[in-house]
Amino acid sequence: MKKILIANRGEIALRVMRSARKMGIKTVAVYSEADRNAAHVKFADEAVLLGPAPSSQSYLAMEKVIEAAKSTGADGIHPGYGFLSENAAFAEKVTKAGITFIGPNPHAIRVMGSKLAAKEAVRDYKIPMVPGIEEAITDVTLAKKIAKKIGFPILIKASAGGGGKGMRVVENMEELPEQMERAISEAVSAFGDGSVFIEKYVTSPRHIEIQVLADMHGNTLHLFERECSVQRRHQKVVEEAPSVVLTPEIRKAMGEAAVKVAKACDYVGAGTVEFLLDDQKNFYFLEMNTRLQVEHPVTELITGVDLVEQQIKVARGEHLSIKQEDLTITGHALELRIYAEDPLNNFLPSIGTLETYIRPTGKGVRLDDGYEEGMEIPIYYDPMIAKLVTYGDTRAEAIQIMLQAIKDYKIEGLATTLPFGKFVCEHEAFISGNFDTHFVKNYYTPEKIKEDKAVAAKIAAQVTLKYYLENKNQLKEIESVESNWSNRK
Ligand code: MV4
Repeated sequence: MKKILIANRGEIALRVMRSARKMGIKTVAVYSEADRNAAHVKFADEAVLLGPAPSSQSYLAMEKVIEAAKSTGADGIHPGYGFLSENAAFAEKVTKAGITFIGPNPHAIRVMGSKLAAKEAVRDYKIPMVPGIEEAITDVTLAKKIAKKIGFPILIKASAGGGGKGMRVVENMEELPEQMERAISEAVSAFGDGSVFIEKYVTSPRHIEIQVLADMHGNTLHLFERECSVQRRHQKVVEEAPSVVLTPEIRKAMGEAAVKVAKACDYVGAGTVEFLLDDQKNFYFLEMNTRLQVEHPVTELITGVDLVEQQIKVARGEHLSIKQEDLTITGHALELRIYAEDPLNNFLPSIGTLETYIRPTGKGVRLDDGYEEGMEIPIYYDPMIAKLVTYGDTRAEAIQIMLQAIKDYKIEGLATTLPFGKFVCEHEAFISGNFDTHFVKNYYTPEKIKEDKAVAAKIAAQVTLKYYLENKNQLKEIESVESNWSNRK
């Protein structure tokens, strides 16, 4: 592979290009009309305009992306995350065009894209799963029978769903018929597939996922876990590795289960196996994401493995040079996603320009971003500006470095989730490690951030007043000069 086209934008496009360049591989960026001046376009060796701003006419336009690869002579396509990254048809088209798709085969993407197909694929591998059914259900009478057997609360899930879409919690028998009807119609309108199934609802789980890596020669390994429980409405905000709750035994068992899931679908490349962990520390397989994930840097920091480099190597057909026994966890990493969203206003998108944009630096700070000062955050795409990642010998150190980095990170012109990150890193439940997927719902109110703001405003006022009192006489002179000057008009 001599030249890779990156079918993505923003921080992940830059992230992939950095590893490609390190490996001596040329890079091709693609971009939309909204991204003419984007950082990923400037960084790449070559760039091809795809079309108008809407994703459907640019980053999701399969034929245009493949044409861009052909016209530039790119022999590999890296899809990043989102956009076309988990589109089996795209992976197929890329391969048919004689270009290497840097990701798993279409079969694995397809199987794991359907929760029911995924359950079926792993059936013979003794993977722990939440009590429930493994077929689509439409009959309410049958659903009631199953619910009775499993016990309430239950969760109705859409097979084609993902990221929490198409899920309904049902507390009792009376609610069941209506909720089931809703779940089915929601699934039809959102995914064009009304297949739903039922699981026991795990009420306060932690969301823990395992990074896997596989080559074409049957070697599959895991790179430990990421804890992703701090999320709001299924959007992760803070992730970390390792998780504070896993014992070496559970870690090993989850890792081995994840490897089996990957083998069950002949996985090749970097992938992530998602689990729920209940309050008794039982873990259950949920789904597999067949892409490089947003939060992959925390795994890179604790293992020292460049995951993009590994993706490229296995896509070239190389054998994995890493052995499971050689992998160890060193230190602790945290990631905060910086979104252009206002934590004081229900996390609504905050549109605007990066009037001031000063990056934090220093030991243990990694910033994966895709913008520069003066740039506007386009409204057409995901509002994530950057990922602030910190690394320390211990979790406490990683948290301290994160707090300092948040302080040093100066973003003006729009609201971001930076103050929310500070809130999390200062919260007792987060510091102690005693939290689950309900962290934000249970603890977050904008009041704490407002208080911080008020304190900062008060300090600023005091500093200004002190300065004024100390320099009163000089300031008077300036004033009089200025007023004289203006009087001359
Ligand atoms: C669950 C669950 C509880 N019980 N399944 C949400 C996203 C999708 N990947 C699966 N999800 C869940 N499945 C059972 N049987 C709770 C969630 C869930 C969740 C999972 C991970 C991270 C955050 C979450 C927030 C709410 C619900």
